Amino acid sequence: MGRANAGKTTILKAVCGSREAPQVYNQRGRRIMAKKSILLPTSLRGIHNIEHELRFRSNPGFVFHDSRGFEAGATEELEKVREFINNRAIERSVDKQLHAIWFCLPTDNEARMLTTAELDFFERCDTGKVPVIAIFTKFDSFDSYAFQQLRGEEVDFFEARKRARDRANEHFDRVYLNRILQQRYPPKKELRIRNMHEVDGHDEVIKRTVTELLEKTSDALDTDALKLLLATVQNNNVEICITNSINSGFVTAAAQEALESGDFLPGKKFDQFIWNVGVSYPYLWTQLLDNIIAGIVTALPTLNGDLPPPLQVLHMGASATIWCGVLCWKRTGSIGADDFQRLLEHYEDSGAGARVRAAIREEFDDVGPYDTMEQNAKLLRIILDHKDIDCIP
Ligand SMILES: Nc1nc2c(ncn2[C@@H]2O[C@H](COP(=O)(O)OP(=O)(O)O)[C@@H](O)[C@H]2O)c(=O)[nH]1
Ligand SMILES: [Mg+2]
Repeated sequence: MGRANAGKTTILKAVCGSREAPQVYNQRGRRIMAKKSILLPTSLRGIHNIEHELRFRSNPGFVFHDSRGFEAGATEELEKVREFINNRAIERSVDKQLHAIWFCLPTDNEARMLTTAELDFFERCDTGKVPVIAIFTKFDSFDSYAFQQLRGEEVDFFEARKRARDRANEHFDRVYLNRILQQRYPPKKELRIRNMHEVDGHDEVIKRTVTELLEKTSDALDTDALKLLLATVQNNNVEICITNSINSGFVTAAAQEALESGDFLPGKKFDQFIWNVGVSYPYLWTQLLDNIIAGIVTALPTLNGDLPPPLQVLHMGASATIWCGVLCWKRTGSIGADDFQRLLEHYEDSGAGARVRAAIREEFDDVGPYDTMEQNAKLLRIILDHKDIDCIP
């Protein structure tokens, strides 16, 4: 929740690794279609109904509710949020329960920092077991304000750049965070996020921010069961990614092409192919693709053994999918070329690679056709059967 323009949608998209808008469902689970969507610019801004469920196709395990912002004096909205929180906190069924509240508080306009309604929330809203995580958004603006100040004090440009962030953080702690922490129901965790809106060139930043947000949320969750639930949701999402990726048919289509040309993904086609595997895993987007594609890709085809070209393609598609799954499940922050290299070695040394090759050989013949739904299903089954390789080097 948070005011209009606080950066809510930007965060949700980052968490779900999605560049598309979420799908919206009403209380009864009926999809609200785009034409009538509350998300369209034509509709009044800020009329979000907190009861509506937002889901992203890339991450269907997470369900979000977007509150209307509390503008100054918007007690009515605060009451609505309070009612929603109270009802959902005591909800018995786990998929209707509210598990955490992300409260976005924009910091880009110091004159409008922490409205009365926002402070009021921390004073008056007892959320019980549901933790509130305060997310101070657009902190990059707050940093640049500190930078300007430092410059005003005649600090050298580079020095000012270096010190801006610390200065901003200190100033924020002293003036604003304190004020929040003095309220009756302060947030359980807080984090400051920056540059979430810049998609290009900020992948690392976004990735780190999402990790921090999810870690803090997990820490703030009340019970181990809930922490586990969060982890499970993330795991299920990986399986959904795998399924979507394979069912999209690009692997079997490439196998068909290899059958017709007699050639295994020549030149750039192979890079593109590996890229296509990777893009199905939002978690990996930010860290893996450039690293891997730049460095290691050329070594991969050597793993294909003596398979004929179309089966090489299927094998490479299956293996790369399994690696992506392992890397997603492992989720240890940043993944570099080294991790990937080790993963590959382990994949071969543990015999997993040989088993996948054998399965491909057994399930697929040399004559095709490969680009059919049945073949997709077969490939998917091989992947899911072999995805739990003990492959965490
Ligand atoms: N400077 C800056 N701008 C941001 C950041 N996150 C979001 N924005 C911008 O703030 C505006 C509102 O973001 P949006 O996510 O739509 O806010 P919502 O109304 O709360 O859903 C958009 O123009 C974003 O590009 C950030 O971290 N820094
Ligand atoms: Mg929004």
